This record gives sequence, structure tokens and C-alpha cells, in this order.
Amino acid sequence: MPPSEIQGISRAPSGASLDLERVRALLSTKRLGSAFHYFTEIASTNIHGRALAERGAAEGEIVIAESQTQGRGRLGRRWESPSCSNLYLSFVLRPKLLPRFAPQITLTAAVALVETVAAFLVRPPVIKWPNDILVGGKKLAGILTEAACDAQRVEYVILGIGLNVNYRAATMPDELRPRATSMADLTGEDISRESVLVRLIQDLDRCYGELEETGFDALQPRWEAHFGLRGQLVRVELGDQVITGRALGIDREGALLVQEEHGQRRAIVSGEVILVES
Ligand code: BT5
Repeated sequence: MPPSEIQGISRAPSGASLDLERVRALLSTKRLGSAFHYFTEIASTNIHGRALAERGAAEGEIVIAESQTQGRGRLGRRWESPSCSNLYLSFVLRPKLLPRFAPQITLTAAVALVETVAAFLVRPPVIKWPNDILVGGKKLAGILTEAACDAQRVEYVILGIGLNVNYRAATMPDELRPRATSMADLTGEDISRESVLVRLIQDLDRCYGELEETGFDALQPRWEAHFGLRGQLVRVELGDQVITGRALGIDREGALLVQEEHGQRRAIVSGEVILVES
């Protein structure tokens, strides 16, 4: 891949801003990182990624920010994005996938992300379907995938990742503290965001390459190996409907398979999963 460009560089006021030159120098990727769009502050890297994709941005361009004023989760939820301590980034992807397989991008990103953070942590991270990485039951990272599709094909996907690197519990809002964690809180020391970023882009480049070249079949067992809810009793909230059953795994389209107590097996395409008991 040709050397990547960094656009929009303006250093954060503190000395703790990301050193993207160092990141670029360390990267060796096939698909991701062709250009970086860097911001000290932005509404949301996903929103900007979408605007770039609409203007024809190439596959692999990355939007990255030191902080977000409107960092988003799913269903309009907020993603806490304090300055210069974590990673907030979005990838423009143009996968050759049929629209019904677009959820495989989230699953592929979860495999990459869990493999990245596992390399830095002692405690094993787990995937919580569909888009969370948890350690010890607390959320370390989240994925927000937004796809633009027509009937035949995926036009582009904006893959957004928020990863808590040096976010200390003491500085989290009260309501988040019991539910969230960070790499620094888990290891007891601050971690170089550049090292995590390089590893994340490399891992994602490798996993996304596998998806593009050989399909999801090789990634699925790795997703399942990190799936934290396998065999557990879960409650799934699907709008007004709630079902309870044992989580089995996922199917090829990324749906969560749940065995209901009275024998029916359900494939859940979207919903909120809550662990009832281990
Ligand atoms: C997610 O949503 O987990 C997807 C988060 C994606 C964030 C990235 S940052 C870069 C890119 N640009 C964006 O604007 N977004 C993406 P969801 O499953 O809906 O989880 C949201 C919930 O996670 C919130 O309601 C909180 O409970 C919790 N939460 C918020 N901020 C958090 C944080 N920093 N760490 C851990 N949990 C958090």
C-alpha cells in the first residue's frame, strides 16, 4: 500500500495527542490506512466517515479524533469520548458483500478488536453479541457499523470503533463507572495509544482481508471462541417482545442463535442481550 496521507492534522493542545506519523511508519497493511483524517475534536467520526464515503472516499480511509462531542452508540445512545485518552475511529469500507451479509463486518471487527486487546491484557476479553467487548463483565469497547446498501450490494460501510485505552474509572461519569472499564484500569498503567492503534489497524486489516478473500467461515470459529455468552441463559429484548433462552452462537448472517426454554430455536437479527445467569 502506498504511504498514507494524513489530512486535517492540527495538534491537540496537550502534549498527549496521537503521534500519527509514528503510527503510519509502523503500519504495514494491504487495505486499511490509505489516508488518515485526523481531528482534535469532531462531532462523530462515523458521521464524518459517512460524508467522506458519500464524496467517494476510498476503501481503507480512516477518520480518527482525540475527542467527540456527539460520539454515538446504537439506537442514538451516547458514546463517552473524553479527549486524548482513548481511541475513536471509523473506517470507510467498500466490501464485496451482499447486503444480508453486511453484519459480518461487525463480527469481523469484533474478532480483530478482541484479538488486539487480548495482546495487551492478562484477563481474557470476551465478545458480547453483537458489538461489545467486555472484560470482567464491564465494557471496554464498542463497535458501530453503519451500512449504505441497495438491493444488490453494499455501497459502503462505516465501521466505527470506540476503545477505552487510558480512560480511568475515576474520571468516568457516575452512571458509566460500574459498567465500563479501560485497558489502563485493567493493567494498572497507562498504555501507548499508538501501540494499540497500530495493532488494531493491522489486526483489522488481516481479519477484513480474510473476510474479503475467503469469506466468513474461517472467522466464525474465532468469533465463537471469544463469545462470552455461549450456553448461558440470556434475555433478549426485541422492542416490545422479550425472549429467554440459552445462547448457542451465531449463524452465517451474524444472527444470534437462542434456544428457547420450550424448544424453539430463534435467530435474532437485532436486539439487546442481557445475561440472566451463568
Ligand atoms: C456501542 O453502542 O457500543 C457502539 C459504540 C461505538 C463508538 C464509536 S467511537 C468512534 C465511532 N464514532 C461514533 O460516533 N461512534 C463510534 P451501544 O451498544 O449502543 O452502547 C452504548 C452504551 O455503552 C451507552 O449507552 C453506555 O451505557 C455505554 N458507554 C458509553 N460510552 C462508553 C464508553 N466510553 N465506554 C464504555 N461504555 C460506554
